[in-house]
Amino acid sequence: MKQDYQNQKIVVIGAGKSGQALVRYLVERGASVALSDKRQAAELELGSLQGLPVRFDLGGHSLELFEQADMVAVSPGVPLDCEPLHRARSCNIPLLAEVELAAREITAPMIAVTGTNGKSTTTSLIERLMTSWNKKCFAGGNLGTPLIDACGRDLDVVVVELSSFQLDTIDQFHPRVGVLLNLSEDHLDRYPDVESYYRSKLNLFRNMTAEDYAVLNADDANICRLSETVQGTKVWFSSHGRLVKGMMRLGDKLVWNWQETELHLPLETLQLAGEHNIENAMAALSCGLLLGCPAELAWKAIGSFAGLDHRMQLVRRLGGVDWYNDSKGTNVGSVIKSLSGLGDKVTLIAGGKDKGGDFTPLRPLLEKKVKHLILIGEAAQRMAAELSGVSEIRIVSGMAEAVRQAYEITLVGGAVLLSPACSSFDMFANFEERGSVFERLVEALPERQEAS
Ligand code: UMA
Ligand code: ADP
Repeated sequence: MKQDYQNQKIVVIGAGKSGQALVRYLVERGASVALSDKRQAAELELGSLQGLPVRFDLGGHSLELFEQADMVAVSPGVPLDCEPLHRARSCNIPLLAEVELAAREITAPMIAVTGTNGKSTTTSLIERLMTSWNKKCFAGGNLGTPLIDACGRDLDVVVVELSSFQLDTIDQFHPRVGVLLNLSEDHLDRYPDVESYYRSKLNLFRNMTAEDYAVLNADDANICRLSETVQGTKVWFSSHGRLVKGMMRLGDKLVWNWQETELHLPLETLQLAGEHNIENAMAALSCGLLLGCPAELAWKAIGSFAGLDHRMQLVRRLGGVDWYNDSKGTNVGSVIKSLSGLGDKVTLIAGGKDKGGDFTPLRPLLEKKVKHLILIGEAAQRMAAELSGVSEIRIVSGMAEAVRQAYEITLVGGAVLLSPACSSFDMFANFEERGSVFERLVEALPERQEAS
């Protein structure tokens, strides 16, 4: 049902995609809205708000605005311990996340996907399945389109990718199906420790009842350890083990065993490569089957999905070297998955904004597979120190120099992989821009013959 914010004074913090979508939504529902951002107007693209009755508070946050509001609507990237939010809390003003506000209005059943890695791929697989099943489907959240944009639309189902940031301040958010793909270290620049980050992810399940489904990875030790706290009917999936019920991989097929139904589906029809994508496919398929999608249709839809840009995307084969863009490899766990599928003559380009995590779990795989490690960005020095001795390491000034040197040194039969283990915000607007810059530089490299 359309929510009413008539005459409420609401401050939206953060003027990125979520903040601007929040402003449009709240103004339409009668609120008196102020938009606050630490950046100046010239650094922001505010075109989508032209003509709307909004008070702008830019180039810093005016604390009195936060003390006098009826509510503060929070963009996901704004840290909860920043001064303006402290002030609002100390005046007992409610802080609500964008996804929380959205969920209060959305009536279509929601499938929510979280985890450290694989969220966007799995969300997109579920979207593909739902649209093939002729369902009117919105897919968004951390994937790109803010969830609040789903409000007011006539929909059969909403598929939403959720980051821990979006789950930090969940209150009534209640999905019909919640997916937790995996849990490994990330975002230690926002959380005091890794357990706090995991707890935020588990918020996804807090309002579930036995009528709802929690789709969980049985092969992930952290998820198994923390699953006691998960509400909802648990539906496990596993790549390695035989489960009494749920979704499992047995050799070259997937087996679904749930309430009198046993299905066998061949893996050979899956276009996505890599063990991790089998996990994503199992999770997506479980969601479809639990909501009643015919198995054959669901599997055909998932099989037809060839993957998203910036995730292990082959950019070019040049002189016997394969160049891959995995700009979305923004943490240690995802780099490990991406490297695992390659041979042992890799030049790895990594580095970027330092999120404070431990890079040493990369050491064994780097030792085995990576001949040259080229580091860029803020995290380069710390990475070089933590990974010293694993391969030849060089720190360079930026992406152009990294690509130039990779071209010079990578052995024929090898691969160049951009998989940074860091976010992009030190040098680029986002991971898409970082990947696109890499691709353009690779496309511009001169042809050369494969050495015989
Ligand atoms: N800002 C302040 N004060 C602060 C901190 C930030 O004003 O103290 C301002 C910044 O100046 C900036 C704005 O906040 O103008 C940015 O807000 P935001 O970071 O929430 O970015 P959005 O554009 O709204 O994008 C967000 C998600 N970004 C983050 O969580 C960092 C997008 O996920 C998401 O697609 C989008 O909402 C729509 O739902 C991106 C992401 O990097 C892909 N996510 C992280 C990840 O995947 O690791 C969590
Ligand atoms: P996210 O949205 O969680 O960042 P993506 O689907 O965009 O995840 O994939 C980003 C990177 O994470 C991929 O390039 C791959 O290296 C890795 N990845 C994808 N799926 C998984 C998974 N299920 N388990 C571990 N790593 C994965």
